[in-house]
Amino acid sequence: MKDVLTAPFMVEMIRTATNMYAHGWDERNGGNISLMLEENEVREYLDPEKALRIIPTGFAAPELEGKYFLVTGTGKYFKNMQYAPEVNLGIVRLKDRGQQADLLWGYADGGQFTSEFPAHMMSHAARLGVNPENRVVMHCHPANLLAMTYVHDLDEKQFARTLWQMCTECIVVFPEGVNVLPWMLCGTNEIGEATAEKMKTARLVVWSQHGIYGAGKDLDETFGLIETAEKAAEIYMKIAHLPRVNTITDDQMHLLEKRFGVKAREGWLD
Ligand code: 2HA
Ligand code: ZN
Repeated sequence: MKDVLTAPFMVEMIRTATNMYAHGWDERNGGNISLMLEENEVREYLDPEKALRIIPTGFAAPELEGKYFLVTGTGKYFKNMQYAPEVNLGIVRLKDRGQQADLLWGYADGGQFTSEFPAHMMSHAARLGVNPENRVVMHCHPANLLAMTYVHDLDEKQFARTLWQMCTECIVVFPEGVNVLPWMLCGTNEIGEATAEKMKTARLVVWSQHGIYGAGKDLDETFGLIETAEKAAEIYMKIAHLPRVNTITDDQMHLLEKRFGVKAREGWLD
């Protein structure tokens, strides 16, 4: 059996978390990532029949029974992931309709998966329903997106349109826009269910006054989605207090749709 620390999925996960920390999106223990793995991929490194322990999840997700995930640990710092992956990360397989997880590797100090595990797993189930290729759910606290939720209307059509107007390529990167949840208590099944519902229509879900969730087919795509939305929010926060002399018009957005073969969320452009 090969060393799991050399697995491409592990290397990519650690690089991504390290990069997110470097972007300032994951202060202290902020943020969490879950990456769905294929069974054949896991079997190269681990024996799925050898569970180290069983961790209850506190929810049911029958669609995900038998699925494998590499997940960041609760209370763990992204800053430290590269130095102690086995403590800061775990590989689990869901069983019993998703109500329990076999720990196959990691959480070596006796820990467990992120407190946002419900939001992650429910979002995976929701995104797989839309796109069977989805593999990643990522949560973090980028400063400008957060700041924007204090000063901008939280109506998701208005919020997304403002982001689209801030950089020409936004509508190309996330034509479905972003969905927005009001402030809710984090770490609960309720915010998990609300996030998953929003994930049915967009890969980005803003948690007001908290952060953002992204989903995608791989770590690069998901990181890139959040990076693009955060760049747009940064520009908004630079100009929001100044008179707006120019903008990207809806007609120009329609030109971008044609040029790049994307379609903005139905009814969100005039
Ligand atoms: O502590 O970001 O939302 C990790 C979080 C909780
Ligand atoms: Zn958070």
